Amino acid sequence: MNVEKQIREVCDRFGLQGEYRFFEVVNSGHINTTYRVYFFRDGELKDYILQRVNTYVFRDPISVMDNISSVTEFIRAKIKAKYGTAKRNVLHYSKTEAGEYYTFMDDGGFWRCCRYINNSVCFEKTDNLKVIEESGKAFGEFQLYLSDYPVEKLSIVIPHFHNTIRRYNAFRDAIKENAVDRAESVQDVIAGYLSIEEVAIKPYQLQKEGVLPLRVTHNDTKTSNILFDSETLEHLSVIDLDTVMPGLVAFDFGDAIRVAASTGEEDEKDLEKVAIDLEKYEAFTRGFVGMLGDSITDAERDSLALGAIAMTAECGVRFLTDYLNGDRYFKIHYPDQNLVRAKCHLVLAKDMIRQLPKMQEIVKKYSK
Ligand code: GN1
Ligand code: MG
Repeated sequence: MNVEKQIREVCDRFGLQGEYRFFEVVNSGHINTTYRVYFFRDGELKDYILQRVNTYVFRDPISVMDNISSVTEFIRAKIKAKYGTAKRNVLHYSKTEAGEYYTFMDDGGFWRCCRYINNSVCFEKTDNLKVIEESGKAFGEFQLYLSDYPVEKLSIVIPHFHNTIRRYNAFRDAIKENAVDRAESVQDVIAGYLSIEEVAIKPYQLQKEGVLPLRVTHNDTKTSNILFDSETLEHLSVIDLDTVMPGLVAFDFGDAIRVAASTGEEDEKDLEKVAIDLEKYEAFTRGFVGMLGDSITDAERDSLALGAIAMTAECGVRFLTDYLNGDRYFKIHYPDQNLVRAKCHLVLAKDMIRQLPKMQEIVKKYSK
């Protein structure tokens, strides 16, 4: 079916009011397919975000939507109690006539729809330290809101998502299987990742040993998963709640640092440009640690910088695994993109290992 026709049918299922005008493709995110759809109503354009969920990655998309609707309702109630309105500070998903937050189309596609938050902007990356600090606040606040959420209500939508040990094992399997005959040509990158395995798996081990507690975490804390007010640049709402599951504070901190405090793009080709920017790191830390205050334990605070190494290495290992498997998981926009991403993450993780003492110092500075 033609895309526009399908989009309009999805809009009908969600009962969107007004006159359909047009749609845009939103090219952010490596997993789902996203559109922004415009309707004309009450003399103005109203917009919605429509997504076709990737059911290869999310095998049980109904549970994903159950998690999301329940978590957003929980946060909405808190914000409403505090500020009277929660319109721009938490996502609002639409229901179909059947009262469901999703619809299956005839081709098996699984779709959802949420309101676009007015006057908001989203950045893939930014050099603005104020925005980076706001990003830290956004993810810190998200955890605070969910600190008393009943964890047992959450479905584990992707088992072992941030189990770094398993991610490394899947990597070893991919090297062995060598499905598309790429292993030989990337021996040095493979060796590089294996050489940092011990430090990369540390936070996960600390959780297994009971040193670090599990909390409700976001698990995909890149900069592009936050909306900011387009005028004040203050954080409004965290988005992309697909992977909200029990996790470590260090993972949310670390995955955010991987993107927000790197000097290069996620797929930076010029490896000379790739390093951890300590100024940006400090800005994010100020926001995040400041927001969480003493709601986290000393051991959790001590694990944050290590979490940045773990998440950078883990994400890089996942990119390289996908490259070895023939690019089946992450969307790519040019042939070697997963390899480029992996190379860049290796350089970044190694730089973080060198800078670890300074990174730990900075966390301490904001822990008082
Ligand atoms: C994916 O969906 P998106 O693009 O926000 C991935 C994350 C990775 C990220 C790397 C479900 O996130 O785990 O860190 O790409 N999401 C899933 O950019 O695997
Ligand atoms: Mg995502």
